[in-house]
Amino acid sequence: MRIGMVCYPTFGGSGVVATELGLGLADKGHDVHFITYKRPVRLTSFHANVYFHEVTAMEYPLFEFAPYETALASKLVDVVLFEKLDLLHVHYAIPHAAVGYMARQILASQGIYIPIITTLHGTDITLVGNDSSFAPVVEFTINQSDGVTAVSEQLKNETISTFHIDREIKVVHNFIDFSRFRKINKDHFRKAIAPDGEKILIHISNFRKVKRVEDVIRVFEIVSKQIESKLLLIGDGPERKAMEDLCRQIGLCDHIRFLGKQEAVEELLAISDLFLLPSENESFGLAALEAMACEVPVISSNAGGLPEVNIDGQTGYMCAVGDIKGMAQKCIELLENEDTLNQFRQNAFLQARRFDIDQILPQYEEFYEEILRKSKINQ
Ligand code: GMT
Repeated sequence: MRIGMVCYPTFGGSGVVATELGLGLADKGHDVHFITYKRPVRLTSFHANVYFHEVTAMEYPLFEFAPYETALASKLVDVVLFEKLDLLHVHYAIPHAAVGYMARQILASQGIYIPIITTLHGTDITLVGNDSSFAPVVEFTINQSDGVTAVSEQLKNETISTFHIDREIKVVHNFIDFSRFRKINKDHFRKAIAPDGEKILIHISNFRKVKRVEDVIRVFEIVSKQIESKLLLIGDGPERKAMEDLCRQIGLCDHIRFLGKQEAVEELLAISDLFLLPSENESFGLAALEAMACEVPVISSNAGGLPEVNIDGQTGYMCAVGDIKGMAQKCIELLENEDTLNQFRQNAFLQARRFDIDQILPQYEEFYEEILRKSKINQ
């Protein structure tokens, strides 16, 4: 198949899923064309069958905001025509489902039908998409997509309860590539970060409010009073400055390290004992899955789709959103008991195997084929 992959190219989970999916499909012999404004962060080197089309929106003094959507729709039309694409898979409904719809209409006027598959990732429904400034377009373009997928059962249900949806939504979970995410020996990193054998807790996110990074720090504040430990904070975003201030205020700067955006997160997960994810909402929690693949148990909130990933009492623990004391208590329980921690490490790895890319990627391929078949019948 010749597939156009539209996504945000940044560190966010939706861009990561789109990129890993594209690379996996390319490995299986499909031609994959990434179409976005910057090279996706996980598209770091040359891959056979992978192409990248950069979208640039022309600057003009009249525009306070360069009209990216118009430039993207024009680029989609161009790439579909020139590369003879079979379908467009757009990740994150805003604005990609609407742009895909626009491109499809333009191409239809030239007698070409390009099916649009929209994957819903989370905040495009829960936090942003349901805002009245976007909702009518999000609802309309989800319904207009030829196929729709959601990354968890919970996100599917939330989409149905938030909007009037007349399309089937197929759940295809996030996935993990074990050739990259696995426990590797990085003892020299461990020694550098925790020279006296301290335990290492880790959090990775885009530091938006929804991630509740303050809870991560507050949990660590309690844990570090009982257990010699260090906290690694990976990522960057709007909350980072406030979080750095908080660490200074509570006097834990020597034990908390902000490492910013990191490419090789698996190397940091490899030296970690617990992963913290206390999010207000999380449609799936790809970061938790990446931790589990590296044998790191997860202490998380029970928000959104997290219960589909983290099994309470087996692969980690889940507490109510904001239950800082509860999360800290669970961390201490696990860190104090080496046997249980090791058992949880093993359980986390086994649970992550359920989301192996080799299991999930064929679900996308079958869905593409189904949508292509249906759209041919309807033409
Ligand atoms: O977590 C974010 O804020 C980034 C966001 C995105 O769209 O890039 O992540 C969402 O998509 C990921 C991949 O499908 C999911 O694993 C995350 O749970 C989801 N984030 C939220 O729902 C907050």
